Amino acid sequence: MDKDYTASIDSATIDLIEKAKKEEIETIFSRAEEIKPCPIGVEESCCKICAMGPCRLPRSKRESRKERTGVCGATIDTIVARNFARKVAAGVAAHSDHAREVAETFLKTARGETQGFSIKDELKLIAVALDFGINVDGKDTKEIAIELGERVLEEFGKQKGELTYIKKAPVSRQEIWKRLGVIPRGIDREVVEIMHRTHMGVDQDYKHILLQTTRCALADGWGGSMISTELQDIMFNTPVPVMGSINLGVLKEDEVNIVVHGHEPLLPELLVLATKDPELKSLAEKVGAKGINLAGMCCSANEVLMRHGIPCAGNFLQQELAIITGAVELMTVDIQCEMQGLKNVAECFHTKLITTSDRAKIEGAIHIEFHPDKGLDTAKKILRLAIENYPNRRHNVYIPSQIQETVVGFSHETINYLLGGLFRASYRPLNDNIINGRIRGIAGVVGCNNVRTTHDLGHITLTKELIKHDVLVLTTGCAAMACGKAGLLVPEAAKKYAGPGLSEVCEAVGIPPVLHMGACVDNSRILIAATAMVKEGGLGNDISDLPAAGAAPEWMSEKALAIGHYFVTSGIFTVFGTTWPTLGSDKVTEHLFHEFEEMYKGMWAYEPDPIKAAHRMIAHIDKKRKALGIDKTKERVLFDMDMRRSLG
Ligand code: SF4
Ligand code: MSK
Repeated sequence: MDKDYTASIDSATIDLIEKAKKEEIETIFSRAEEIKPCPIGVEESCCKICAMGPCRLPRSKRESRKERTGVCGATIDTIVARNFARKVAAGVAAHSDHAREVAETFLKTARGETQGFSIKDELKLIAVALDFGINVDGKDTKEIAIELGERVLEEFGKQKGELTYIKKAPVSRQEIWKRLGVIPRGIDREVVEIMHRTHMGVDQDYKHILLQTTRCALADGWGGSMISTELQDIMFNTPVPVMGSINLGVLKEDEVNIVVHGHEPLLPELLVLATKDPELKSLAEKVGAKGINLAGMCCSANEVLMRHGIPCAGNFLQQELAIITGAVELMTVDIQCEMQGLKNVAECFHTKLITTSDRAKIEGAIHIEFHPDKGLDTAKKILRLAIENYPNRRHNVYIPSQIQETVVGFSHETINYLLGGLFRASYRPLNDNIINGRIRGIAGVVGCNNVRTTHDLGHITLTKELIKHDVLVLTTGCAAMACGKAGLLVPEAAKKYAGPGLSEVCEAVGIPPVLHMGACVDNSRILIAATAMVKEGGLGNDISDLPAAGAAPEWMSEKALAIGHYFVTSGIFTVFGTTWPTLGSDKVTEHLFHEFEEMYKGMWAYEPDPIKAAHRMIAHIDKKRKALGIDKTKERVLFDMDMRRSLG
């Protein structure tokens, strides 16, 4: 059987897809061949929110009626906008429920009610407490942390007023939001309101539905996700650049392999701690293993990679393949992006699949619930189970050799420090290099893998094209892992792939041309970095003035839509690949792609070709450079004596 080179650009992935085929194990790749996307659903021309439907209204449908409406009269524009709004709400709910879990654990930690957690970054604790208006004078760490935990939890259920972090945005941005009436109140309230307004027979004006969609998305970017990032940094440390390694070759033939998969870094942090337990180490030796090898998958991988240098086994489409190596003793999954197909794959091997969140079970998997008060005990119990499972490995182990070094962990604080130095930490050098044209602009490349496109191809093609044209790329999520596997997250990549200006800056500072900023929730770090650039001066008064753009070339999850929507409505031109969920309605698409520019000075775009997508981003960056009057590259002028004298 020939290898399928269209499935992925990563040879480790291709090898394991082949292994699965030979061993007749079903994976997402084989299922996608059999199940094709529904042509009506793909353009979102279907409503099933009441029992008089589903009402299917594809463009091809020719009826005597002039307008495409459902049985109740709902127009195609209302239907498409409602579907879009619900997807964004689901994405916001996912990020924000993650944030709630983190906030609750943070408060319990502050009160001394957790096992294995502590407040690690006290400087950040004070900074965040001040953001929340807490008076820190004369208070100790515990008092400040308790007050902060209580204040943060109020953000979820707030009924009136504004989310606290809205004030972190540039003033001109806040004014746009105020004018449009889209400043979020409480996080939960905005999600509930979308569910209400998109119920049968409520909000039936697509523009009005999309205003609430914006308010809800902003409650994620400047609410839930930002809260997660900040509290995780306080509890687990703000990331600084660390070396790591990535791809399925990080699994070890002669060690106990445990893969942590999902999104909340709570249990993974304690698993890292538990691997150092001497009793567990000697148990591993006793069963014949040379050690305990913890590896990450998806965004859990990003979290432990950037804080501890724990190796990353891969991104979304590689989760089943990790088990298909036959070398994984145990995989833990908590929330989000964990395929139910993992259970069938695990059953073909000795792998134990463990669900750990009280919100997510998988039928047939072992459930060991994580609670922070007994967190370390749970982590040790899980490790013990993995070690005891090592002798049960069957003979068909194959670990690909592909492994790539990476440098990760570029938080906003780190960029500030790396560029400006410890005593004058600032974005000045970055802004200056944008103004003088060495760096053309900034791009956020984020998001998932999608089995409907070649794995990692969109991320890598788009990112390489951007850096070739001197655009500095900030990346998170599965896009970041794709960049890591392709060798773009090391300083040497600058010389190899970046344009001359970007390469010069990267070499001078010692950074890669693509900066790994973390997991999905850490897209909030990109908002903070963009805001810091505005506040530094010289690049306009608002995020929308920056020569910047965003992209998610291989998106698939509802969270990606939530992220994209808060990027756009924060003023960033954002291009999605793969597919676009409003194609059923010209009016809704026109509103998001064009009228949004008038409203938010940022707009959506859809372009499945990654080279074309990169050039749309570059064109937008150039448009912004022109508006700022920095579109002419400044030649370096050698001053002769007369010219020097004329300077006075
Ligand atoms: Fe059809 Fe209207 Fe019911 Fe939607 S709400 S399923 S369009 S009848
Ligand atoms: S894990 S949301 S596939 S980036 Fe955050 Fe990757 Fe997308 Fe999940």
